[in-house]
Amino acid sequence: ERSSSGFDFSTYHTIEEIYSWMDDLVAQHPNLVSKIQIGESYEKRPLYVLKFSTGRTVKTHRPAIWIDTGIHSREWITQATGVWTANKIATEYGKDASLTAILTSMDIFLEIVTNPDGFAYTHSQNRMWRKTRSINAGSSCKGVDPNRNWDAGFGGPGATNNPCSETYHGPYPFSESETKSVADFILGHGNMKAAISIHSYSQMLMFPYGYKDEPAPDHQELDNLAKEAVDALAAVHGTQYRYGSTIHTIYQADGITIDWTYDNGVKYSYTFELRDTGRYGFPPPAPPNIPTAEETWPALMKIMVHVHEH
Ligand code: ING
Ligand code: ZN
Repeated sequence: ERSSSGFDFSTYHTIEEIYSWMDDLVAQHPNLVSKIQIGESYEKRPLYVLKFSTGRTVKTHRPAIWIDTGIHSREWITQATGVWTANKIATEYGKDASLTAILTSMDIFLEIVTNPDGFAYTHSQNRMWRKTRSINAGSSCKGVDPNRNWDAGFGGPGATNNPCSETYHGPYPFSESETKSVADFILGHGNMKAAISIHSYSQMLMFPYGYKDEPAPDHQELDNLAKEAVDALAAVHGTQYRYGSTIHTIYQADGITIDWTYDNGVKYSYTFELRDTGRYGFPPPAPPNIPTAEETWPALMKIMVHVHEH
């Protein structure tokens, strides 16, 4: 399935293809979409964020929604979903009444390739690479788990201090440019209302906390909204998701993105784990990219509409 620009949404792409497609999207929708660079990766690749905004003022930051995909590089279905979603936002604006209403007063930020070094490495060397590609002092093992590197419960038992582990938390919180740049961007923005971090696989929708066995102050509201979102998701292709707090739905995880965003004032902090449940795992061979993105969209919309109304 190809868009007018010739980009195939049903298959996987390299970082060069995705970055070049982002420029095409900006060129096609100059009044809605722009590209911001929020930093650079360890290997000096640019960290790009797409901004969807109808606001002209630069003086104040509109309330906004943050979405990231691909912080774990091997979770290719997430970057593919990010691309599809960016295109969906750009093409549905002005057609879909709910989305149009959201974009009348709020901005959406979307980082598609959140771990570019790891992503390039999954294409060139090792399809299963998850972490960043930074050098670890005193070890021949490279990389830090960018979903254990945030300053929320950092270093707890739901992470490891072994640089060779897939869940190595890094030497200190935000040691990785890929996480630090996002945290600085969110704090600098100062008006982020939602943060949605997209992973695969497991078919789950989770919210804080992962680092402690305590209900978040907004637990009930987050839980109710999660149920609405997974119901909307299931209505598309019948895909079943579990939902709940991270620690109760999957396992204790320390130093994760959405616990940090939540503890830093972003009330609607969610993590998706997209398809599948493990039959094919990270690289479904006949990539169900479009069905996965299609079903995720109404779930994202449920969250965004709720954020807009609250
Ligand atoms: N699994 C996640 C991991 O980082 C997760 C589970 C996701 C925990 C989001 C906390 C928050 O261990 C994958 N597949 O990345
Ligand atoms: Zn992940």
